[in-house]
Amino acid sequence: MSQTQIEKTLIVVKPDATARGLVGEIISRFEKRGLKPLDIRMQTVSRAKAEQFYAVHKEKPFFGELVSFISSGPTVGVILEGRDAIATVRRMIGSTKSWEAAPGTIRGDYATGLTDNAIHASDSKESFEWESKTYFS
Ligand code: 3AN
Repeated sequence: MSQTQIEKTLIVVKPDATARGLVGEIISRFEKRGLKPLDIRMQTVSRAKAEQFYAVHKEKPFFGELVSFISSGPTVGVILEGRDAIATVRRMIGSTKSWEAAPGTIRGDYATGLTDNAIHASDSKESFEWESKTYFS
């Protein structure tokens, strides 16, 4: 028996991808994979909310760039539920650096840069709890 469990994760379609009309395409990939949307919200996040959302990166040299970019235009956050959702979604989005992301992954197919890499996804249960609470507040 595999050790899979039903869990939740958060994805956020970033401003580069919403501007390019990729919202439906991206959400559709998760639905086709059996991940069920439980909640969805479109918003342009404030700088303050972006700083909270990315608090784990506040000491990083790219923090300012990250906060400016995520608050630069509309984003779409979706809570997804499914088997091993956190790891499954991370594999589906691909590597952070778009040029290293494998073809067939969301970043491998759509991301154009490092900051503008189309999508965010929680990388642990703890980050899901923090990020979903912040995004949907
Ligand atoms: P991921 O989004 O794959 O979880 P993290 O958590 O390491 O990657 O980084 C969060 C976000 O910060 C990334 N999505 C990316 O947009 C941005 N980022 C990561 N590393 C850099 C970097 N060296 N320079 C600029 N932006 C970065």
